[in-house]
Amino acid sequence: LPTSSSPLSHPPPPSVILTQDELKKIAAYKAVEYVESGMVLGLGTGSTAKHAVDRIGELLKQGQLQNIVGIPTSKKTHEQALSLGIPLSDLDSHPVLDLAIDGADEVDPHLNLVKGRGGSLLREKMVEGACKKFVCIVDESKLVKHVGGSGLAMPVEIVPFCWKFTAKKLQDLFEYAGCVGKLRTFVENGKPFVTDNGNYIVDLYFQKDMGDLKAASDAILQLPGVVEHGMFLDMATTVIVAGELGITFISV
Ligand code: ABF
Repeated sequence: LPTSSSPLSHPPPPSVILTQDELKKIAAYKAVEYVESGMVLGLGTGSTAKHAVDRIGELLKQGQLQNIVGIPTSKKTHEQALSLGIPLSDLDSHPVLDLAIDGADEVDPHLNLVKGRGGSLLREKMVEGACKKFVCIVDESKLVKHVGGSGLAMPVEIVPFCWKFTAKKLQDLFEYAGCVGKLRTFVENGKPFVTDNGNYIVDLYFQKDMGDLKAASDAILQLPGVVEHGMFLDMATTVIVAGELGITFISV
């Protein structure tokens, strides 16, 4: 038992418990250390990526970064970057980007991501698929054993035309996985959520490990009416995880 002379007799002060948003900010600021002047950057969407975009704007304002071009992954990020004075462009003008920094909803042990619960998955996948390096930034709550393991949605962007038909096809496809498919709606008025691209989102809830994710991805994308899904497979080059015990870098 601790005695008065034992170091345990004076327990260390309670560690500072960081909030989830503070962890997100830590991961975001660490990712921005990869940014160099002259880069063409993919600017992510969501509360974690927001910190990264804010930091880039701050460094530009301080003159610590110059000649940055940002390619936003959503209308919301476009507005945020504009307000920060970040010069913006698009994939038509910059088909190859140097670096993208973006958040995720889930990260599995193989760096497969679930993204798009914010509804921006299509533009995120297009931008991040065009980057030489994609740094994903998360707090530790996003780590899962397998895709769908959080019990939360894996979003699929579909065209509005006969969306019930497409949603049923998706659900039938993954019935073996106990999958449930729900159209994402605006709670207050029950109208469907509409993406930046004018499409709808069906949220799939996997009740088990899908196993071969590439096969699952191909099966989803083969369904007429499906535009894109929120599984980002083999896309992240580095995941920066901010946790109570520090920052972890996971690279492929
Ligand atoms: C975005 O970040 C989306 O793909 C994803 O849904 C979101 C994660 O949200 P947050 O960073 O707010 O936790 O990239």
